[in-house]
Amino acid sequence: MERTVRIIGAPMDYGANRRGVDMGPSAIRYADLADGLERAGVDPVDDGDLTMPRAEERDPDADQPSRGDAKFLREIEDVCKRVRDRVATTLADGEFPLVLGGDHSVAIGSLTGSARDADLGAIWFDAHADLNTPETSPSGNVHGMPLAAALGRGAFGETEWAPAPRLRESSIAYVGLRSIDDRERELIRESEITAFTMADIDQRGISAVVDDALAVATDGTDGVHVSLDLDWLDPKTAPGVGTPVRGGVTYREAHAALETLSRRDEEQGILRSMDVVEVNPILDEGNETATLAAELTASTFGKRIL
Ligand code: Z70
Ligand code: MN
Ligand code: MN
Ligand code: MN
Repeated sequence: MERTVRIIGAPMDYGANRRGVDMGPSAIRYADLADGLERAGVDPVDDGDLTMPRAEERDPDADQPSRGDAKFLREIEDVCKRVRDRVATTLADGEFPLVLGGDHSVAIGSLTGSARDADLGAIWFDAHADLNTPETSPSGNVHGMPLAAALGRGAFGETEWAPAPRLRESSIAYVGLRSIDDRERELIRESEITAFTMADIDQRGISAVVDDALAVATDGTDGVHVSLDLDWLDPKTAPGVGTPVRGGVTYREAHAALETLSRRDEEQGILRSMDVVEVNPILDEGNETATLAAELTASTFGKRIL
Protein backbone atom coordinates (compact mmCIF):
# COMPACT_ATOMS: atom_id res chain seq x y z
CA MET A 1 0.00 0.00 0.00
CA GLU A 2 1.27 3.43 -0.93
CA ARG A 3 2.24 5.75 1.85
CA THR A 4 0.06 8.84 2.12
CA VAL A 5 2.04 12.03 2.64
CA ARG A 6 -0.15 14.82 3.98
CA ILE A 7 1.13 18.27 3.03
CA ILE A 8 0.49 20.88 5.73
CA GLY A 9 1.30 24.45 4.68
CA ALA A 10 2.35 26.77 7.50
CA PRO A 11 3.11 30.16 5.90
CA MET A 12 4.50 31.61 9.12
CA ASP A 13 6.91 34.52 9.17
CA TYR A 14 6.51 35.74 12.75
CA GLY A 15 9.68 33.91 13.80
CA ALA A 16 11.95 35.54 11.20
CA ASN A 17 13.19 39.08 10.97
CA ARG A 18 12.05 39.70 7.44
CA ARG A 19 9.04 39.02 5.27
CA GLY A 20 9.05 36.51 2.45
CA VAL A 21 9.17 33.06 4.02
CA ASP A 22 5.38 33.23 4.29
CA MET A 23 5.39 32.54 0.54
CA GLY A 24 7.47 29.39 0.95
CA PRO A 25 4.62 26.85 0.82
CA SER A 26 3.25 28.36 -2.42
CA ALA A 27 6.68 28.40 -4.05
CA ILE A 28 7.41 24.78 -3.07
CA ARG A 29 4.04 23.63 -4.40
CA TYR A 30 4.62 25.61 -7.62
CA ALA A 31 7.91 23.71 -7.97
CA ASP A 32 5.91 20.50 -8.54
CA LEU A 33 6.22 19.05 -5.05
CA ALA A 34 3.17 16.80 -5.49
CA ASP A 35 4.44 15.51 -8.84
CA GLY A 36 7.85 14.74 -7.36
CA LEU A 37 6.25 12.88 -4.45
CA GLU A 38 4.14 10.81 -6.83
CA ARG A 39 7.22 9.88 -8.80
CA ALA A 40 8.87 8.93 -5.51
CA GLY A 41 6.07 6.39 -5.09
CA VAL A 42 4.02 8.01 -2.35
CA ASP A 43 0.51 9.42 -2.42
CA PRO A 44 0.51 13.17 -1.69
CA VAL A 45 -2.61 14.78 -0.20
CA ASP A 46 -2.52 18.55 0.16
CA ASP A 47 -4.31 20.05 3.14
CA GLY A 48 -3.63 23.59 1.92
CA ASP A 49 -2.30 26.27 4.23
CA LEU A 50 -3.16 26.95 7.84
CA THR A 51 -4.44 30.49 8.32
CA MET A 52 -1.98 32.81 10.00
CA PRO A 53 -3.12 35.23 12.71
CA ARG A 54 -2.61 38.92 12.01
CA ALA A 55 -0.30 40.61 14.44
CA GLU A 56 -2.62 43.61 14.42
CA GLU A 57 -5.32 41.46 15.95
CA ARG A 58 -3.31 40.88 19.07
CA ASP A 59 -5.20 41.94 22.14
CA PRO A 60 -3.05 44.67 23.72
CA ASP A 61 -4.65 44.04 27.11
CA ALA A 62 -4.04 40.29 27.13
CA ASP A 63 -1.67 39.51 29.92
CA GLN A 64 1.74 38.51 28.60
CA PRO A 65 3.60 36.40 31.13
CA SER A 66 7.24 37.36 31.36
CA ARG A 67 8.98 35.29 28.70
CA GLY A 68 12.15 37.23 28.06
CA ASP A 69 12.79 38.45 24.56
CA ALA A 70 10.90 36.46 21.95
CA LYS A 71 9.07 38.43 19.28
CA PHE A 72 5.48 37.51 18.33
CA LEU A 73 5.45 34.58 20.74
CA ARG A 74 1.68 34.73 21.12
CA GLU A 75 1.11 34.43 17.36
CA ILE A 76 3.71 31.67 17.10
CA GLU A 77 2.06 29.73 19.92
CA ASP A 78 -1.27 29.95 18.12
CA VAL A 79 0.18 28.62 14.85
CA CYS A 80 2.33 25.93 16.45
CA LYS A 81 -0.57 24.49 18.43
CA ARG A 82 -2.52 24.08 15.21
CA VAL A 83 0.50 22.56 13.42
CA ARG A 84 0.94 20.21 16.40
CA ASP A 85 -2.67 19.05 16.32
CA ARG A 86 -2.63 18.55 12.54
CA VAL A 87 0.63 16.56 12.74
CA ALA A 88 -0.67 14.38 15.58
CA THR A 89 -3.98 13.70 13.79
CA THR A 90 -2.17 12.85 10.56
CA LEU A 91 0.03 10.32 12.38
CA ALA A 92 -2.97 8.84 14.19
CA ASP A 93 -4.57 8.29 10.77
CA GLY A 94 -1.50 6.33 9.67
CA GLU A 95 -0.28 9.06 7.33
CA PHE A 96 2.99 10.98 7.08
CA PRO A 97 2.92 14.69 8.02
CA LEU A 98 5.01 16.98 5.78
CA VAL A 99 5.00 20.54 7.11
CA LEU A 100 5.96 23.33 4.71
CA GLY A 101 7.23 26.55 6.30
CA GLY A 102 7.37 29.30 6.81
CA ASP A 103 10.17 30.10 9.18
CA HIS A 104 11.72 27.44 11.39
CA SER A 105 9.56 28.29 14.41
CA VAL A 106 6.87 26.03 12.85
CA ALA A 107 9.07 23.11 13.87
CA ILE A 108 7.88 23.63 17.46
CA GLY A 109 4.51 22.48 16.16
CA SER A 110 5.95 19.57 14.15
CA LEU A 111 8.05 18.31 17.06
CA THR A 112 5.34 18.61 19.70
CA GLY A 113 2.85 16.87 17.40
CA SER A 114 5.19 14.10 16.32
CA ALA A 115 6.43 13.45 19.88
CA ARG A 116 2.93 13.28 21.35
CA ASP A 117 2.47 9.52 20.99
CA ALA A 118 6.01 8.30 20.29
CA ASP A 119 9.58 8.58 21.50
CA LEU A 120 11.01 10.87 18.83
CA GLY A 121 14.48 11.26 17.37
CA ALA A 122 15.36 14.28 15.24
CA ILE A 123 17.88 15.16 12.56
CA TRP A 124 18.38 18.90 12.14
CA PHE A 125 19.81 19.90 8.76
CA ASP A 126 20.67 23.56 9.31
CA ALA A 127 23.47 26.11 9.25
CA HIS A 128 22.15 27.22 12.64
CA ALA A 129 21.64 25.43 15.94
CA ASP A 130 18.24 27.02 16.75
CA LEU A 131 18.95 26.41 20.44
CA ASN A 132 18.58 29.95 21.77
CA THR A 133 16.06 30.65 24.49
CA PRO A 134 14.33 34.00 24.93
CA GLU A 135 17.02 34.66 27.55
CA THR A 136 20.02 33.95 25.28
CA SER A 137 18.71 35.07 21.88
CA PRO A 138 20.65 37.97 20.35
CA SER A 139 17.76 38.74 17.98
CA GLY A 140 14.51 37.78 19.69
CA ASN A 141 13.62 35.85 16.53
CA VAL A 142 11.92 32.59 17.47
CA HIS A 143 13.22 30.82 14.34
CA GLY A 144 16.51 30.74 16.23
CA MET A 145 14.82 28.91 19.15
CA PRO A 146 12.66 25.95 18.01
CA LEU A 147 14.89 23.21 19.43
CA ALA A 148 15.18 25.00 22.77
CA ALA A 149 11.40 25.38 22.80
CA ALA A 150 10.75 21.70 22.06
CA LEU A 151 13.23 20.75 24.77
CA GLY A 152 11.48 23.02 27.27
CA ARG A 153 14.58 25.12 27.87
CA GLY A 154 14.52 28.51 29.59
CA ALA A 155 11.19 30.34 29.57
CA PHE A 156 9.73 27.70 27.23
CA GLY A 157 9.75 25.27 30.15
CA GLU A 158 7.09 27.38 31.85
CA THR A 159 4.72 26.97 28.93
CA GLU A 160 2.30 24.13 28.31
CA TRP A 161 2.51 24.23 24.51
CA ALA A 162 6.23 24.36 23.61
CA PRO A 163 7.94 21.34 25.20
CA ALA A 164 7.66 18.18 23.11
CA PRO A 165 6.50 15.39 25.46
CA ARG A 166 8.73 12.59 24.21
CA LEU A 167 11.81 14.22 22.67
CA ARG A 168 15.12 13.71 24.47
CA GLU A 169 18.26 15.75 23.82
CA SER A 170 20.29 12.58 23.37
CA SER A 171 18.10 11.59 20.37
CA ILE A 172 18.85 14.78 18.41
CA ALA A 173 21.62 15.24 15.84
CA TYR A 174 22.66 18.39 14.00
CA VAL A 175 24.12 18.02 10.53
CA GLY A 176 25.99 20.91 8.88
CA LEU A 177 26.27 23.57 11.58
CA ARG A 178 28.35 26.63 10.70
CA SER A 179 26.72 29.69 12.30
CA ILE A 180 26.43 29.53 16.07
CA ASP A 181 26.08 32.33 18.63
CA ASP A 182 28.60 32.47 21.49
CA ARG A 183 26.03 31.60 24.15
CA GLU A 184 24.64 28.88 21.91
CA ARG A 185 28.07 27.28 21.57
CA GLU A 186 28.16 26.78 25.33
CA LEU A 187 24.59 25.47 25.31
CA ILE A 188 25.46 22.87 22.67
CA ARG A 189 28.61 21.77 24.48
CA GLU A 190 26.74 21.37 27.75
CA SER A 191 23.85 19.54 26.07
CA GLU A 192 23.48 15.88 25.12
CA ILE A 193 22.73 16.81 21.51
CA THR A 194 25.13 15.33 18.94
CA ALA A 195 26.53 18.07 16.70
CA PHE A 196 28.06 17.45 13.27
CA THR A 197 29.45 20.65 11.77
CA MET A 198 30.49 21.46 8.21
CA ALA A 199 34.02 20.57 9.33
CA ASP A 200 32.85 17.02 10.11
CA ILE A 201 31.27 16.77 6.66
CA ASP A 202 34.51 18.01 5.06
CA GLN A 203 36.59 15.50 6.97
CA ARG A 204 34.42 12.41 6.86
CA GLY A 205 32.02 12.89 3.98
CA ILE A 206 28.29 13.46 4.10
CA SER A 207 27.26 9.79 3.99
CA ALA A 208 29.29 8.78 7.04
CA VAL A 209 28.03 11.79 8.98
CA VAL A 210 24.39 11.06 8.11
CA ASP A 211 24.87 7.41 9.10
CA ASP A 212 26.05 8.59 12.51
CA ALA A 213 23.20 11.09 12.81
CA LEU A 214 20.78 8.25 12.03
CA ALA A 215 22.33 6.11 14.73
CA VAL A 216 21.70 8.91 17.25
CA ALA A 217 18.13 9.60 16.14
CA THR A 218 17.03 5.95 15.91
CA ASP A 219 18.62 4.64 19.12
CA GLY A 220 15.78 3.90 21.54
CA THR A 221 13.21 5.91 19.59
CA ASP A 222 10.06 4.99 17.70
CA GLY A 223 10.72 7.24 14.70
CA VAL A 224 12.71 10.15 13.31
CA HIS A 225 11.68 13.72 12.54
CA VAL A 226 13.62 15.34 9.69
CA SER A 227 13.91 19.12 9.87
CA LEU A 228 15.28 20.62 6.67
CA ASP A 229 16.20 24.31 6.84
CA LEU A 230 17.16 25.34 3.29
CA ASP A 231 19.93 27.59 4.64
CA TRP A 232 21.71 24.28 5.34
CA LEU A 233 22.76 24.43 1.68
CA ASP A 234 25.34 26.77 0.27
CA PRO A 235 23.80 30.10 -0.79
CA LYS A 236 25.15 29.61 -4.31
CA THR A 237 22.83 26.61 -4.55
CA ALA A 238 20.00 27.90 -2.38
CA PRO A 239 19.97 31.73 -2.51
CA GLY A 240 16.30 32.05 -1.57
CA VAL A 241 16.61 31.82 2.21
CA GLY A 242 16.20 34.38 4.97
CA THR A 243 19.67 33.96 6.42
CA PRO A 244 22.28 32.85 3.86
CA VAL A 245 25.53 31.58 5.38
CA ARG A 246 28.57 30.81 3.22
CA GLY A 247 30.11 27.37 3.17
CA GLY A 248 27.04 25.15 3.16
CA VAL A 249 26.50 21.72 1.66
CA THR A 250 26.41 21.27 -2.09
CA TYR A 251 23.52 20.15 -4.26
CA ARG A 252 24.96 16.65 -4.40
CA GLU A 253 25.75 16.40 -0.68
CA ALA A 254 22.18 17.43 0.11
CA HIS A 255 20.68 14.81 -2.19
CA ALA A 256 23.10 12.17 -0.90
CA ALA A 257 22.09 12.93 2.70
CA LEU A 258 18.37 12.64 2.08
CA GLU A 259 18.80 9.56 -0.11
CA THR A 260 20.68 7.96 2.78
CA LEU A 261 17.66 8.62 5.02
CA SER A 262 15.37 7.24 2.34
CA ARG A 263 17.32 4.00 1.90
CA ARG A 264 17.33 3.43 5.62
CA ASP A 265 13.61 4.17 5.74
CA GLU A 266 12.95 1.61 2.99
CA GLU A 267 14.70 -1.02 5.06
CA GLN A 268 13.44 -0.14 8.50
CA GLY A 269 10.57 2.36 8.28
CA ILE A 270 12.28 4.94 10.46
CA LEU A 271 10.88 8.23 9.16
CA ARG A 272 7.91 9.69 11.01
CA SER A 273 7.55 13.39 10.14
CA MET A 274 9.34 16.16 8.26
CA ASP A 275 9.41 19.90 7.86
CA VAL A 276 10.88 21.95 5.04
CA VAL A 277 11.45 25.53 6.10
CA GLU A 278 12.97 28.97 5.46
CA VAL A 279 12.42 29.14 1.68
CA ASN A 280 12.18 32.87 0.86
CA PRO A 281 10.85 33.39 -2.69
CA ILE A 282 11.53 37.15 -2.56
CA LEU A 283 15.26 36.49 -2.33
CA ASP A 284 15.22 33.47 -4.66
CA GLU A 285 16.43 33.34 -8.24
CA GLY A 286 13.89 31.77 -10.59
CA ASN A 287 12.32 29.70 -7.78
CA GLU A 288 15.45 27.52 -7.70
CA THR A 289 15.53 27.22 -3.90
CA ALA A 290 11.89 26.12 -3.78
CA THR A 291 12.61 23.69 -6.63
CA LEU A 292 15.51 22.28 -4.67
CA ALA A 293 13.29 21.98 -1.59
CA ALA A 294 10.76 19.99 -3.62
CA GLU A 295 13.47 17.77 -5.13
CA LEU A 296 15.10 17.05 -1.78
CA THR A 297 11.72 16.14 -0.33
CA ALA A 298 11.13 13.71 -3.20
CA SER A 299 14.57 12.20 -2.54
CA THR A 300 13.61 11.69 1.09
CA PHE A 301 10.54 9.71 0.04
CA GLY A 302 12.43 7.46 -2.33
CA LYS A 303 12.87 9.20 -5.68
CA ARG A 304 15.95 7.74 -7.37
CA ILE A 305 18.00 8.61 -10.44
CA LEU A 306 17.48 5.14 -11.92
C1 Z70 B 1 20.65 33.37 15.37
C2 Z70 B 1 19.55 33.89 16.27
C3 Z70 B 1 18.59 31.68 12.59
C4 Z70 B 1 17.61 30.74 10.93
C5 Z70 B 1 18.74 32.46 11.51
C6 Z70 B 1 20.13 33.06 13.97
C7 Z70 B 1 19.12 31.95 13.95
N1 Z70 B 1 21.28 32.21 15.95
N2 Z70 B 1 17.87 30.62 12.23
N3 Z70 B 1 18.13 31.85 10.49
N4 Z70 B 1 16.91 29.87 10.20
O1 Z70 B 1 19.08 35.00 16.03
O2 Z70 B 1 19.12 33.19 17.17
MN1 MN C 1 16.77 26.78 11.36
MN1 MN D 1 8.95 3.60 22.78
MN1 MN E 1 19.09 28.10 9.55
